Amino acid sequence: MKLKALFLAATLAAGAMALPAQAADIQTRLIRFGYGLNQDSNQGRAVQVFADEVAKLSGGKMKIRAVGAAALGSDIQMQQALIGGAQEMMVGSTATLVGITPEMALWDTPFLFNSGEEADQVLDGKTGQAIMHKLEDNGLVGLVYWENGFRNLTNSQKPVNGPEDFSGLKLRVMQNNVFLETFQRLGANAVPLPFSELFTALETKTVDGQENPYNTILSSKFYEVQKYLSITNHVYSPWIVTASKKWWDGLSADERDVLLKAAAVSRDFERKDTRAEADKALAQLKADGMQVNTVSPEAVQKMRETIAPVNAQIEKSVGSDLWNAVQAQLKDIRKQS
Ligand code: TK8
Repeated sequence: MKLKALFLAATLAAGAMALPAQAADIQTRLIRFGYGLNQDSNQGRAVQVFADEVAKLSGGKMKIRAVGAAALGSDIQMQQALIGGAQEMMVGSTATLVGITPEMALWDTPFLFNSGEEADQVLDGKTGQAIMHKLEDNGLVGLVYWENGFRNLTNSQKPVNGPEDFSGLKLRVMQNNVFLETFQRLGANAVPLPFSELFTALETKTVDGQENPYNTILSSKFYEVQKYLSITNHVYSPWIVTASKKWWDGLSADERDVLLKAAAVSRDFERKDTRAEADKALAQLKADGMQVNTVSPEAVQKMRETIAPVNAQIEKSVGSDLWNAVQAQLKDIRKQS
């Protein structure tokens, strides 16, 4: 008797292992989880970690069917499928959610974060979570933020050394007004396009360039169609894991718990993995023949000044409370370090 009780206590202490899967209110579920990048990418690896964790925590009952390379649609198409209930889950850029939840535009503020660690604190903190929960008013449930990363510029025409070099460049931007205005102010001919159409647009020279983190430039093979990589670090982009609210509302508390726990595991894995890959990715891009230049601090400062008016527009659309809360939190973080 005693031994049995001890065993039970040990099993419970080990967390959601075999026992809860039977005891808990968990049904057999197939969960379609879409993402935009290739399977062989930081995004693909983290989706796999999430899928494995969901299987483990649910005793194999909840099965993630992961579909990469935008085979279920672009970010925006998948968001609509989630809202309508035709697809259960996805991970994609917060930038493409701005049309649904305007507060997400806060993350598109140029030069907002100085490091990934700063971003973690803000995104996982009060304001980051408050913005994530706003999705629930619009048919989506946000689970966790992942790191997409600091964005850098590539193009097929010339090295970009400062704001003056943007003129004459046709650049693909993510589909929202902040990105559009940012690059217009820099003097580029900015063209909003879904990520899923980007490689072809670069290959056929429909656009000259684009901007994304090193990891993505590598995993999406943009180096095959882009000669120049200019290090600007002009903005930090998060990804966000979301679920269809229609579907989520029908899940049991135990099922939600499995998904939230697995999402937290995937987040921690993804950020570590992405940061470890970033430096290696830059070296690999050089080895693959890209010509890399670092934009000087003076030229970055000029870029900041050129695009500063964008901040006022962001503050207006997200509201001064959220804007000020993030500025105050960043000030705090920077004081401590
Ligand atoms: C992938 C996109 C991508 C983003 C972009 O679906 O669109 O450039 O950086 O990661 O979300």
